[in-house]
Amino acid sequence: MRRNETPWTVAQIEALFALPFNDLVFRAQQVHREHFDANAVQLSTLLSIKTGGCPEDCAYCPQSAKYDTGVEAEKLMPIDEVVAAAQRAKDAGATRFCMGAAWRSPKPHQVDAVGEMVSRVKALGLETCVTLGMLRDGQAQQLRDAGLDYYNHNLDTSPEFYGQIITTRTYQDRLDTLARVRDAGLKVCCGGIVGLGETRRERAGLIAQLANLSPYPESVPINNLMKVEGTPLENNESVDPFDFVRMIAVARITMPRAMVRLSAGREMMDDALQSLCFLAGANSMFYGEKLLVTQNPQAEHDRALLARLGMRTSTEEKLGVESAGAAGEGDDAGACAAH
Ligand code: SAM
Ligand code: DTB
Ligand code: SF4
Repeated sequence: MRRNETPWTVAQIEALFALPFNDLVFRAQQVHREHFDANAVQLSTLLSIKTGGCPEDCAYCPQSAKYDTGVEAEKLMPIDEVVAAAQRAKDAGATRFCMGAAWRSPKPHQVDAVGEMVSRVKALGLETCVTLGMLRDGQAQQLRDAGLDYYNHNLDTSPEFYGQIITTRTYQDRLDTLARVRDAGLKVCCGGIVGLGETRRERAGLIAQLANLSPYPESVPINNLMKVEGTPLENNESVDPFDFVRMIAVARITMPRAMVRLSAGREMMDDALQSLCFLAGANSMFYGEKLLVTQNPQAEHDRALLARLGMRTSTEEKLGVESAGAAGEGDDAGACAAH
């Protein structure tokens, strides 16, 4: 696999953010069309397989045991319920099923149990993704052997701002888990959140970290903070909608072959704003009424929106000009040359 050859500097990424909105979106759309069918979107459905009671202190998260958000700690969901939910997601049109657990890091028996879920979900003909927190040596391989396609582990924000959001695990811990996932031959799903109180430079810092992973992630979820009562960020200022679109556009330009996912926060976005996100290069979204514990738009509404936009749904393999598994390879030089 070819590595990213020209790293992005934070200053170069800040310069993208500073472009006039129309110039930035136009450029993102050009990059998008070089690598993807611009009228297709991939749908992933989330399921919280282990909810609440998490020992971490992520300031945005309704599942942290440190905050009183009304989310009760539950046990790992029985496997048959998980498989039934995956079947419903497939029937509704999702192509990937993402299972999330509110753990700091899974114990060996928990990886065994999730591995069984992954095998059963994979057998339904869905792509599989899990997000279980930090992984130790060998756990990523075990999940891959069970049939896992993607591991989601977000960097969330820039290294400089990170300490104001999470104190119970370090940025390096996250990078270490991402390296284990990559080394095991899994595809990497890694992105972040806007609306944490970060500056534009800190947004650029997050994008630089993601784009300079070598290779960069195959999937890049861009979340807009879901403000949940009881979390320290419940009263944060909302992000200017155009700044959210800018974040999508900059992710698209810097990671041309990645699936850029319009993630948490669609519930607060109207149809016009979401269509701007597609124009800026988003080609994936979370689909289904629930994210992990918070709300997402109705599936029926999403299907109607895609129909109004003349957009098709597709798997990642069909969507890309080449497989997105080639992220970081080949003609990224075209984008790099335009730094
Ligand atoms: N516990 C695991 C971990 O943190 O690695 C997996 C689940 S965790 C909920 C996955 C991601 O969801 C977080 O990294 C964060 O980016 C996103 N997330 C959590 N709460 C959010 C919120 N209130 N708004 C937007 N995104 C959120
Ligand atoms: C990601 O980047 N966003 C998803 C998924 N990966 C696991 C989670 C969003 C969570 C939003 C708040 C909640 O419902 O808990
Ligand atoms: Fe726990 Fe993940 Fe929520 Fe952080 S984001 S508190 S690790 S569930």
